[in-house]
Amino acid sequence: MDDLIKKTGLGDILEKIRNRERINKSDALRLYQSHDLPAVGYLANIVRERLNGDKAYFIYNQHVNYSNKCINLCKFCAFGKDKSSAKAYEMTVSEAVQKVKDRLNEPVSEVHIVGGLHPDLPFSYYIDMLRGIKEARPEIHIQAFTCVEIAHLADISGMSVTETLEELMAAGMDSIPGGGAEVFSPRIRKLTCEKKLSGEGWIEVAKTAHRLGLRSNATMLYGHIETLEERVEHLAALRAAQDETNGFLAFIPLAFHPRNTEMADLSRSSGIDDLKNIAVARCFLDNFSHIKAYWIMIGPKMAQIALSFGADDVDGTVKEEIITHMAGAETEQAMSINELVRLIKEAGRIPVQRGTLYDEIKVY
Ligand code: V47
Repeated sequence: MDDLIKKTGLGDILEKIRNRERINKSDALRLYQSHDLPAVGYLANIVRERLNGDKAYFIYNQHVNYSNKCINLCKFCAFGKDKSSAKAYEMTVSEAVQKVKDRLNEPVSEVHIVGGLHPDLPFSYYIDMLRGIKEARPEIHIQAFTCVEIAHLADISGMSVTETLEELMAAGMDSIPGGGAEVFSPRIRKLTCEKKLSGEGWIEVAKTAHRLGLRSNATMLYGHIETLEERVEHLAALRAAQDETNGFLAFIPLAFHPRNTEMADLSRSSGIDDLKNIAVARCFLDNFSHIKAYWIMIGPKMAQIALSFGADDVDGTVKEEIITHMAGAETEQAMSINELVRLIKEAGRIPVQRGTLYDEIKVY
């Protein structure tokens, strides 16, 4: 196979990967530009198997989207709504806590909490929600609030980002999900989410969290108006941040879903692009242990194939996903453990049910 790869013009990248040498930005761009998808996948699979062997992780998790009211209203988002919209909602603290209580009979190990940038809720709402959830289910891992929400919470509380994070941690926040990163490029942010925290700001919040001992994820929203160069710059910024703090757990490429957004004229990402984003990330982000194929966004079938293109994680059971479904996702809102295990086994991998920090709960 190595000889075949050399014929695709990617031989020098193969050599670097075999020698555990870092690939550079122009290598990553060449991988994106290559039409030899199996070759790109083969390279990614070398890194994937070096880091994670045949293991493929999933988690028994639950999502709680406490409110969609948002002051940013990004053009790619179908979830966020102005507070005056008939479609705007917000849960009371006890309603959000009830979502967790409703599943006490299930082995949920993580609750993933995100919402819009709410115009009015006080800082105490977020603290009470975290405390309430921890009281209802003390052993649950709370992965809550994107870096963008955390910067917003610092604004409304009048505290520094460090102090805000410390208060949230004291109330029960255990780690930070990877949303809100979008594409760091100022051009893309200006065109799609002008009001949002800048790319530098997002990375600064993540690094601050890491320095406090919190782990976080990182994402990239691809398949809209970004260029391949902008994707590579995004990955480069994440790799540089990870070199500094080593606090990122996983990278998750997020496939843009256009329906009900202001960018509804665009079409959905192709299968080739879904796999390339996984594979290029796996080759380039050599300091990230995990690359997640989020089945909610690319579908279970593509997530299964992604396990041979660099991904070692398919996210989890999820339950009640709203953000992607409002933007037209046709996937189910939940998958059972049996379905996830079958999907992974048929890909020739070993299913591992994990905790948020990749502690192994059960090997199937
Ligand atoms: O921040 C918004 C993105 C994110 C759309 O950390 C959209 O493990 C596609 O970050 N089409 C939220 N994407 C989801 C997210 C996430 C999901 C699963 C796991 C983890 C993790 C993180 O979804 C938002 C935004 O970047 N998004 N609108 C859309 N129309």
